[in-house]
Amino acid sequence: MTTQANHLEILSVTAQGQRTVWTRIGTAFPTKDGKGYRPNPRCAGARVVNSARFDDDSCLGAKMSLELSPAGVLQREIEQAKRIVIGTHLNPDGDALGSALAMSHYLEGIHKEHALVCHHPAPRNLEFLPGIERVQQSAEGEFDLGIILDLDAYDRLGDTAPLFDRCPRTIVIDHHVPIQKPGDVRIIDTTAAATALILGRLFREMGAEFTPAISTCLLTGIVTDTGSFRYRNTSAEALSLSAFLLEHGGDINKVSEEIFQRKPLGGTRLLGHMLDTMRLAAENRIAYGVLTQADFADTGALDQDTEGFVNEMLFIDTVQIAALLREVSEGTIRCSIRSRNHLDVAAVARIFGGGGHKNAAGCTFYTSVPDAETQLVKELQRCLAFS
Ligand SMILES: [Mn+2]
Repeated sequence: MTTQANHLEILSVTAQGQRTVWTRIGTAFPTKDGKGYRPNPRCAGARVVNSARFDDDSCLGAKMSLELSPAGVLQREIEQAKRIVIGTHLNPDGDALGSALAMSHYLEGIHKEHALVCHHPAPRNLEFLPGIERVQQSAEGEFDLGIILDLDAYDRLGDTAPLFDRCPRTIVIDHHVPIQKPGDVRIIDTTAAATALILGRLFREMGAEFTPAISTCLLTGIVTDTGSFRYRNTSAEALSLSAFLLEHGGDINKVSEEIFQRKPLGGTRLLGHMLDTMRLAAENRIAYGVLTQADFADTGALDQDTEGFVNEMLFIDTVQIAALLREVSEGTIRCSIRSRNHLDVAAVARIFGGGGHKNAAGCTFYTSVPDAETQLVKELQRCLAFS
């Protein structure tokens, strides 16, 4: 039968083997001229491509083909889920936790049961984030949707990976150049300055309420990943969304103070040591630092205190590529690489099993400090010579 209602059910089509499965994803109402239909605003981003009456008792309403924007897909997935787990990468930074917590506040606002997990606890400089106590290293029970933010490689979920493995559906929202392509739904924009920027864009399209907590969390992601709007990824959208977030109660003074103006003494001493012992290559166009376990012990600094150190070397006027090697435990050396302009250090990081962005990448060496240094510098020199 054909429904007499003045609205249409919006159904999405998926193929499961031989069967076509229709899923109700929203409602469409007639346009003013009566010639077509427009999706319910709650069905964010949905666009009616064509529609036809559908005479089948099993499916009241009408059959319509729809194109959903990423915001529409995200909203639909969230609506259909009962229990959601939010995740992000290990060694979380301001964009990782800012985005994850913004999502948590959003889900709380729509009364959706959820948990937020991360392999590592929050670093000290992010403890100010509203809701930071929600970040757990594991979560009980099962979830039917995983939302993973700021993640380019599945193994960067660390010990939280099994939770997401068990989710029937996962969504990844990210701005890295993908290494692997995890997730059933992938909302990726490699041109976005931060994952928080993509999320802010999605929330606006979804008509989400921007509370001061959500605004501060998203601002933290943007401020962190643009280096307080100084890096080359700073875009008009990053600035205009930040202005919007300020208008909605985002506390940019707090964000700047906590992230950039509150360094522990040990970390500052370690920075001094790194600059003192910095090595140069390729006529001062490559600068790199090496921090051993002894250096951390002597200064009392933690690995998390080295955030931003590598940039201090890149900011030297002759330097085109900077790298920092940190011995986090014997035989494990973490490496951050930064570059200027066209020099693609993500390609260098990939040689060693890592990745990242063209101008900001990282990898881990499982060898001795001198060996890691030799391998790295050889590839950095090649990068400089052949790019
Ligand atoms: Mn990021």
